[in-house]
Amino acid sequence: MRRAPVSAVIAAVLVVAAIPASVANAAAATVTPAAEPAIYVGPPFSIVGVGPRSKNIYWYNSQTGETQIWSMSGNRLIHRATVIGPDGNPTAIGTPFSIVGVGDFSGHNGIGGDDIVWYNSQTGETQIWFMNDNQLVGRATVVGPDGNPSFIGPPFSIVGIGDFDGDGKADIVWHHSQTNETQIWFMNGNQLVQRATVVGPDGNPSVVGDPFSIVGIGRSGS
Ligand SMILES: [Ca+2]
Repeated sequence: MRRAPVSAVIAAVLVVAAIPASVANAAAATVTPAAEPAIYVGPPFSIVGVGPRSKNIYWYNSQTGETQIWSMSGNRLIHRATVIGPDGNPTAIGTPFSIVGVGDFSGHNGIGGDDIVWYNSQTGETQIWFMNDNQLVGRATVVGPDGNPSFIGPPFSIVGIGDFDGDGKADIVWHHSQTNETQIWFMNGNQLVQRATVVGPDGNPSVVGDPFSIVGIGRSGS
């Protein structure tokens, strides 16, 4: 009788051990319960932000200009709502404005949801929409310490929103695509209080660029 090569026997054992049927079935059942079909969403909708406090998912429809907020419980969509203006009507915003992030700029600690940050690629204006859940209650252009509008264009772009000094209010992260500087704008609502270059443990500027890129800002320790 021919014996199977040792390597083939080992390979067969490894495959069986790696994916026990019970484990595979349990994982599948957890992700897509049979009674609740998974939700699939694609273009023209895209995810433009996740609320750091609210945990809401923010969608934007590039054809209609609609912004839609999904309230989540774990992986389950509980409620979806279109962003409306102060008058209660749906807002429709298109280019050159685009959503560059969401965060709690008013310091409500998540009450009332997160605020939406828009950027105008033609004027370089950054505009914050202060939200009460899905309703816009006030909008304001980002201004500098002197109170004047702060217009920023390429090679700087906004790459993230997060509360970096722990004061309960969101801050803005910019990246310079030519020098690869990452700069944090510490904010008080829509006003820039102080800006600082990201530095390494040695205190020197941390210069990182292509092929690396910032894809998200986490929240920890607060
Ligand atoms: Ca802050």
